[in-house]
Amino acid sequence: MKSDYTLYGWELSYFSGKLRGYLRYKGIAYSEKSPTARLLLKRIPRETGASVLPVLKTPEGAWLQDTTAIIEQLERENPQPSITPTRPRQRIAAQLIEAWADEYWIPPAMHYRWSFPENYALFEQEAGKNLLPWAPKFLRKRAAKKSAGYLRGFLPHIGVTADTIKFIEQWTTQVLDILETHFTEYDYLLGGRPSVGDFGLIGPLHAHLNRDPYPKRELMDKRPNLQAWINRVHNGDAASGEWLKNDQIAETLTPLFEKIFAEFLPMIHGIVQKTEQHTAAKSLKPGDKMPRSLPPLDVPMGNNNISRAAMPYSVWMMQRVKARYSRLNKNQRASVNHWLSDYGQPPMSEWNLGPLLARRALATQLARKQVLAK
Ligand SMILES: N[C@@H](CCC(=O)N[C@@H](CS)C(=O)NCC(=O)O)C(=O)O
Repeated sequence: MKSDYTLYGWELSYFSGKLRGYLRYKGIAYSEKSPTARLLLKRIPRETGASVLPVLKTPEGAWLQDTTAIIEQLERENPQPSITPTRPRQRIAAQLIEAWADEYWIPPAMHYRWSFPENYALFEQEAGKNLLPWAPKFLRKRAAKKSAGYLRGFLPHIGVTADTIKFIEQWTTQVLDILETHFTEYDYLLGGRPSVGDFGLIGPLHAHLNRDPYPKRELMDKRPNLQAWINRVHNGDAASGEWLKNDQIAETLTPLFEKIFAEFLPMIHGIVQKTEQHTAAKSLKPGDKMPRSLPPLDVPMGNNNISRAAMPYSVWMMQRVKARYSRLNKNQRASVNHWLSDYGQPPMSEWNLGPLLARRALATQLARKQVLAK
């Protein structure tokens, strides 16, 4: 008999929540294991190329990494219930939200975990137990502190500094208010049924904002409809209805897309520029590796900017959105473009996303063939 999938994830982890909610919703049989230090530092890098969570081991023994790629593969193998809307605007909107949630949300999530010492006990306890399950308490604590120190060390590189915290907090409360209003009326982002956007967006919202004590109390407990949605998506509850009729996107999401187009898209275009500069400066050829991060860029956040490392991986996420757009038929593309024009955006075919990238664990390389990725 084939064994089930094994999800190697932590409850504390951003991307583990995305995949866990998805597996539950799809009814895919899996068991979850919390990777130990040994697994994280030895086996997982050997199998996937990075020390990373989550990882999914298939019944055939393959080790899959990257939630976006995993979900895409599992959707092909288990098409029902599909999380890809059939209509074009909703389809592209869902994937845009996934990319935004995965990439743009990292600074707020990290800030709300690591700027508040009140959260540390939970991390130390869970991470310590996960890393060294057989070790005495003091060793667990030491290991967890080391890993916390390593993660906290990223804050300035992703734009979380004493000067930007105020902007990040303003931005977060504004976005959470938009979502609270939306989920007062709808069960999911696109109506009565979850799409890939819902699973993406619980990444930052489940583990960091709805479990760590400070943000849970100060942000989430005060927004019960948003909190109920997080729990619904993370539990993998069955859909309560359908995606909105006639390819509609609820008006309550208009302010969210305004932000995505005014903040996230400029971040992507800025990284594209850096990717092109790096490619030219190093005379990179197809197949050559891109650094995981390039020098920082200013990223709009509300009326301010934060300076973040430029990660070409974020561009890879967006190239996938464009690839999906390219596979739509002419009328469908026109409909998406019409929706984009409401936000002052040019047709997606005109978006310059730089040289095509292929994913390489947590980083990227120049794709071997510079034709639009499938
Ligand atoms: N894009 C990847 C991101 C995975 C990721 O960043 N995982 C975090 C934990 S939630 C991690 O292990 N990071 C290690 C690192 O960034 O070096 C995915 O979707 O799976």
